[in-house]
Amino acid sequence: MISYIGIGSNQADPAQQATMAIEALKRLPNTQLTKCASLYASTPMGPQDQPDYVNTVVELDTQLSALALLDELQKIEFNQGRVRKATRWGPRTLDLDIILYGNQKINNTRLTIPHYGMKVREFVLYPLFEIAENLVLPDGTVLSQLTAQCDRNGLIIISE
Ligand code: A4P
Ligand code: MG
Repeated sequence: MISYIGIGSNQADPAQQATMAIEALKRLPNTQLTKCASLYASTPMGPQDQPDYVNTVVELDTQLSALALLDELQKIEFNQGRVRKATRWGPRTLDLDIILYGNQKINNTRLTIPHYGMKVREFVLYPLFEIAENLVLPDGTVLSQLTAQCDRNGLIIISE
């Protein structure tokens, strides 16, 4: 199954966090990392009094079920310092989201796939387009059209 994973960080050296996450994803069982977009710097969505984010998207070819993949992603998040902070709701060191899992639509207590925000988030659409320019979403939406309609909002490539 081809799956796309969104990676985001805005704490504790975000570019390093993203790079470490990519290395961890390469080591997932029964899974190959097949494509990796550039690292992007992005303006925070939501509260503005937080640092800029580093975001990217990778493509996995995996035999894991969607739930097993989520478990693995949450282990990686945990390993990379989901440390409890004094501030609740504070930004986090690493966020791994399943953007797409093949052509499947999944809705259960633990998973919503496609990811609910993917169609409007520049920091998902542009990296995804970089590695999957001909992609069509499960509902028939064409990725290139979503990307063309989405403001970059200051999104820039920081490392290829
Ligand atoms: N969950 C449901 N669907 C999925 C999915 N497709 N992939 C559930 C992964 N998880 C999924 O996740 C909470 C629960 O969502 C999980 O236990 C899982 O069962 P979480 O990572 O603890 O929560 P979260 O990520 O804080 O919530 P959410 O709503 O995903 O946060 P957002 O909306 O992703 O916001 N600005 C920029 N520029 N770049 C960013 O990456 N990220 C956020 C976080 C805010 N602003 C940002 C960025
Ligand atoms: Mg998340």
